[in-house]
Amino acid sequence: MKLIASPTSPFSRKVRIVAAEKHIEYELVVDAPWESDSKVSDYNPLGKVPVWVFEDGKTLFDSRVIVEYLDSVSPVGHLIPTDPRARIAVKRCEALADGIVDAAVLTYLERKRPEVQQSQDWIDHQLGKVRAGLAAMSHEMGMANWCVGDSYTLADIATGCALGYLDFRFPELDWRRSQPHLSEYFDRIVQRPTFKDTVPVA
Ligand SMILES: N[C@@H](CCC(=O)N[C@@H](CS)C(=O)NCC(=O)O)C(=O)O
Repeated sequence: MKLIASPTSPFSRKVRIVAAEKHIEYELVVDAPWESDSKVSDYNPLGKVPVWVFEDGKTLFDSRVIVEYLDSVSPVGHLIPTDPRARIAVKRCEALADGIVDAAVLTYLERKRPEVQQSQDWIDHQLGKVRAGLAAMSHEMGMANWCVGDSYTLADIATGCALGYLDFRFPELDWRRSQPHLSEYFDRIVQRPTFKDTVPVA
């Protein structure tokens, strides 16, 4: 099996962490979907990473589908609870974290366009979602040790990847100052080897 991924993509990082936590082996194929020689569209009509490729050539996308599959195929350390309420709480946290990343990625891409074509209104609109998403993330977590319940789940992986992406691409947002508990929590989860092994590099 192969994972087509970009080393800077937080969605790819989420899948890599889940696969590592579950001890699932695969071949990592690095592909940057923005490059003209990218082959990602051959595997995902939406042209986005990550993509999971099975031995028979069939594929899975997007990251939420892939991680759900990976969690279900290995009994090692369940990351998505089976209890319906806990399960949907984890998926909701993942949606919030992924939504923050979606808005952050759109902001990053807008800022990469030639300056005259950039829309400050669009950037502000997206950054508003990032800030509101962070505030909700922090509020919902309160002073708890984990995003959902009393153990490490997919919600923590998605949250950690979102916060790591903000540190990587938006250090000027300085989210840690307004979210001190989230900051302590983040410092704790990034000590996990699976987070350390997947730190984004430009
Ligand atoms: N919802 C998708 C989002 C994936 C996504 O936006 N990936 C970005 C990289 S971080 C990408 O490949 N973008 C290429 C493009 O939009 O053309 C997922 O969870 O997999």
